[in-house]
Amino acid sequence: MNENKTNINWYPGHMAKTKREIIEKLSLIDIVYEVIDARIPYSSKNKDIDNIIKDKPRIIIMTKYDLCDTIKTDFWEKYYENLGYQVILLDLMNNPKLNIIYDVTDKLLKEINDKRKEKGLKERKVRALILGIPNVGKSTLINRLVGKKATNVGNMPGITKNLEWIRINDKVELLDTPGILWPRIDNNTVALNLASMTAIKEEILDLSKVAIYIIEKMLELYPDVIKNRYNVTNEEDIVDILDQIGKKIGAIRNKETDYDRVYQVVLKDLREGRLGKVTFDTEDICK
Ligand SMILES: Nc1nc2c(ncn2[C@@H]2O[C@H](COP(=O)(O)OP(=O)(O)OP(=O)(O)O)[C@@H](O)[C@H]2O)c(=O)[nH]1
Ligand SMILES: [Mg+2]
Repeated sequence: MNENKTNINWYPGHMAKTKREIIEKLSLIDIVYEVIDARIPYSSKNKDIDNIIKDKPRIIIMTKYDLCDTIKTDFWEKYYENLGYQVILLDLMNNPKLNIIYDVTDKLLKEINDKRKEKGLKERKVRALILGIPNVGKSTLINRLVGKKATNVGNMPGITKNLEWIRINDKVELLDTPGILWPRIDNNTVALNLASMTAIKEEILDLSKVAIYIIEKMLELYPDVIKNRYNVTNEEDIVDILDQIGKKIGAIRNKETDYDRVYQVVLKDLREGRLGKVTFDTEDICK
C-alpha cells in the first residue's frame, strides 16, 4: 500500500444535496460563473462540473489574484483559454475589476438575446449561477457585484449553507451556492492542495500531513521564503526542519518542539499570506 495515499472520500450529504438543488434550478440559469482559486487553478476546479451544468455558457473566474504567483497564473490562464473557456482574473480584496464580467456575459449571451429580439421578445434579465468549491470567494464576488454585504463570507469552508438568489439590479440576478467538491478526490496532490488553501478542513487529511506538505512544497517552489522566515539552514530531514521552525517561532514545550503548534503556525502563515504570493498547482499536475 502507498503510505502517502490520502484516501479522500469526503463528500458530505450537504454537498450532494446542493448538487441536486443546483440541477433543479438549472433551467432558470443563463450563464455560470465558475469560481476557482488562482493559487490552485487546477485543484480548485470542480471535476464534476460538466455533469452538473452540461453545456450552459460559462465564465471561469479566478479569484485571489493578489495572493498568487502570477507567472504560474499566466500558464493556467492560457491552459483554460486553450480549452475554450473565457477566463477572468480578479483580486476581490483590493481591485475588483467587475465590468469585465458584464462585458464577457453580454458577449456570451448576445446570440441568445439576438434571437429573442428577432422573435420580438424583450431582452431577458440575466440569471447567473455562481458555482465552485468551498472558500474560493463566491460570496465575496457577489458582495462586490452588489456593492454591499448581501451574503456572509469567511476564510473557512462551508460558510454559505443554502442556495440564495441575490438581485444586482433590473438586469442581473445571481444565485449564490454553497461550495461543493466532487465525490472522490483520488489525486493526492489535489487533495493536499485543497487542504492547504482551506477548501477542505485540514483535519480531514490530518493536520501534520497538510503542514508537512506545505513546508515541502514551499521548499521545492519558493525555498527562500521558508528559509528566511523560519531560519531554516539545514533542510536535509523534515524533523530537523520542524525543530528549526519550532525554535524560531518559540513552539517549545518541556524543552521539546511542540509539533502541533508548528503545524498550526505554518498553516496560518500560508493562509494569511505571510508566505508570500504562491501557486501550488504546477504544470505537471494535469498530466
Ligand atoms: N486576498 C483575497 N482574499 C479573498 C479574495 N476573494 C475572497 N477572499 C477571501 O476568501 C475567503 C472565502 O470567501 P467566501 O466568499 O466566503 O468564499 P465562498 O466561495 O463563498 O465559500 P463557501 O461559502 O464556504 O463555499 C474570505 O476570507 C474572503 O475574504 C481575493 O480575491 N483575495
Ligand atoms: Mg459562500
